[in-house]
Amino acid sequence: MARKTVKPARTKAKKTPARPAKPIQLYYWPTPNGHKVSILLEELGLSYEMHPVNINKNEQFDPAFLRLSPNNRIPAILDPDGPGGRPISVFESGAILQYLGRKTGKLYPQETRARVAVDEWLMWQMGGLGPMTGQANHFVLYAPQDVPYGKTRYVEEVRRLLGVMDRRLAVKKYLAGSYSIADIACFSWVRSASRHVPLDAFPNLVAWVERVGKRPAVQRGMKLGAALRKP
Ligand SMILES: N[C@@H](CCC(=O)N[C@@H](CS)C(=O)NCC(=O)O)C(=O)O
Repeated sequence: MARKTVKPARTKAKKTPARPAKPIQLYYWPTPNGHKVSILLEELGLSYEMHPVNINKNEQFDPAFLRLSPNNRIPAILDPDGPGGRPISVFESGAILQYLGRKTGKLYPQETRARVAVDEWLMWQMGGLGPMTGQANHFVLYAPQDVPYGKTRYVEEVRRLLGVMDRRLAVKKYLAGSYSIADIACFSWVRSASRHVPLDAFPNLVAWVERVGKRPAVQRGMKLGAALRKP
């Protein structure tokens, strides 16, 4: 029997319903670098699924994770809906923030001067505030030996960096003028830095911490996976 081709009835053109976005896969542990991405995902309202990578149990060396993040560090993401509709993975928190900012057109301005300002402060965090605070954490909290030189060197560098940020925030409400991925990158690192250097000497920074910290998306991002750290 011949197959019958059924033509769709000619009706008024209906809008094709928007394809539901496939969730972004977030490889994460609740640390300052992880928080940058959880905060941004919350700010952007993107759907995502979190996969814990327990860095205290060396899960960052798992071959499947290394295929996404060859530097064996969290965070990393896999976006099933990447450029051209094909999946893309991204490692390095700064690259992830830029990718998501470009993808959505939010919190990462397109105009060149505005984008340069965001990039400056994002790179400042990636090369300065993050690694220096990380070293201070290491020498003050985790080093198996007491190394006074290491402690002083990194704590004083953190103090200098907090001063740089405070002076910037004396003239701008947010690091790049408007709230952006640069503020998100710095937020949880300032919290970490405050374990070594009291923030009282930096009033503009304190006001910024309050301003950024009361954003609901920042609070949700900071809470993501908090229970994982509990013993
Ligand atoms: N530059 C990297 C640093 C990432 C990083 O240091 N992640 C830490 C947690 S905050 C980590 O995964 N550590 C595991 C390890 O050192 O093996 C980024 O910004 O993504």
